Amino acid sequence: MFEKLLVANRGEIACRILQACRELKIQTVAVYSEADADALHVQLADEAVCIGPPPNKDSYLNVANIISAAVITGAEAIHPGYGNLSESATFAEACEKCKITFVGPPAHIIARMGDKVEARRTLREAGVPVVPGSSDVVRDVREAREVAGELGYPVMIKAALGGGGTGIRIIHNAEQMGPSLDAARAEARAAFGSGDIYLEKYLPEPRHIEVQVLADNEGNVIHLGERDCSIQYRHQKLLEETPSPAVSSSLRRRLGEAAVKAAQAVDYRNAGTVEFLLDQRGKFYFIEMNTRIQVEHPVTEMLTGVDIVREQIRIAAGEHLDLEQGKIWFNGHAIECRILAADGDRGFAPSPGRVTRWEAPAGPGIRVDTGVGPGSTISVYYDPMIAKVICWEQTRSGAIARMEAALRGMVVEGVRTTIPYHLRILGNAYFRRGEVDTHFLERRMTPAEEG
Ligand code: MV4
Repeated sequence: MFEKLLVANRGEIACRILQACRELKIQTVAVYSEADADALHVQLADEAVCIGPPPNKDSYLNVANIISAAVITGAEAIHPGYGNLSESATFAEACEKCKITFVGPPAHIIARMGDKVEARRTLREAGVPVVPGSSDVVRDVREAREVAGELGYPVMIKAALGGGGTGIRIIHNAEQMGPSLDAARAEARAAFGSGDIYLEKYLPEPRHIEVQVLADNEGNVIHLGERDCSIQYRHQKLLEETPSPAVSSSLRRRLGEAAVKAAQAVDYRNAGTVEFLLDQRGKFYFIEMNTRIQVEHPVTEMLTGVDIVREQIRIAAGEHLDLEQGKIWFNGHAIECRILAADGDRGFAPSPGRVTRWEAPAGPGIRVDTGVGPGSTISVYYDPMIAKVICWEQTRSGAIARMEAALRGMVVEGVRTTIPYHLRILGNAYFRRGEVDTHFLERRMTPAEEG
């Protein structure tokens, strides 16, 4: 096992990783920007190194400074968390070159899954269902119209190096294709450095279902079930749960098998998430694979009892999985609310500032992951998340009730929070029946639907 590990992140995920290290008796190094000198993650680590000015690009995305911090402190491994450098093949490669273990898959796998066109092709050939679409990058409008004609409108344009929601567009007819293609290309080039785009058949009102996988260096792969992440506001996830109300045990088995097959097809290593869209008829299709720990990993941990971050570190250290698929149990129901310092009534506009009072909920089946303490500042420079509140109970309705009580008892003063908005979701009749899809917030959270 490693003796010393550097955490190349901030906020709640840095604190979460530091906690896992403490349990594994690994010494820790935090890195921080000039805005984070007093941050919780700095206090929790054994050592801390300042890596630059507040803007992300100057600090938490500064590869040279982070690698230098690891070399100077003698850290053998770097955990990148999520966001920041977590899916940068360049960073993973820089670690490899400097003989520092990157806690994640090898650089070439990050690059391979980062190219959505290649990921789609590889997984389709491996027999994983992928959304019908172009088999390669689309060269020009003529080709785009030809492919769209075969698929049938509406279709979606996506960036080959994209991911999440950036740069996706719905095209309803051949006339729209020309201008949309040019705009999508320009946007993709600006955001990802490549104007390459591909097409997919547009699936109306799908659910976003993702499957957690773990793979060791000997080719053992298991899955830890699904998460339903359909409740998003402009591609910002607000609430996630497991099990999905739309997934039966037989569908869970098939989703899990598809996710394991996807991981095996690319010789995957470490923790990963295979994202699917589930249509209204119960058919699922691969869309992309995330090669990092995800924000919403705690709901899976609550159901399975597996510490995913610990497994990431163990696998990176060359230890093999001592978990077997047949011994993974999915017990009860877990929901996560991402509480943001933002105004749910004003398009989730960030509400930065100093948190003057903060009392986290606690009790049986309640977990709070946070990087914020009393006196912390929610900075304009970073993600405005205050805390993730995760509630577990035997049943879905029990987990909802527990979450409602937890959020009502949570005290945050000094900034606006999304707690009132989250309570509205939890009280929504459609949500309570498990009737959610990716259009839930815009369709079901209007005054008329809420009654
Ligand atoms: C889609 C889709 C419908 N059809 N692809 C948005 C984020 C990215 N990860 C994939 N996204 C979508 N891809 C096809 N072929 C609908 C979405 C989508 C969505 C997906 C998951 C969660 C919320 C969403 C909100 C709008 C659109």
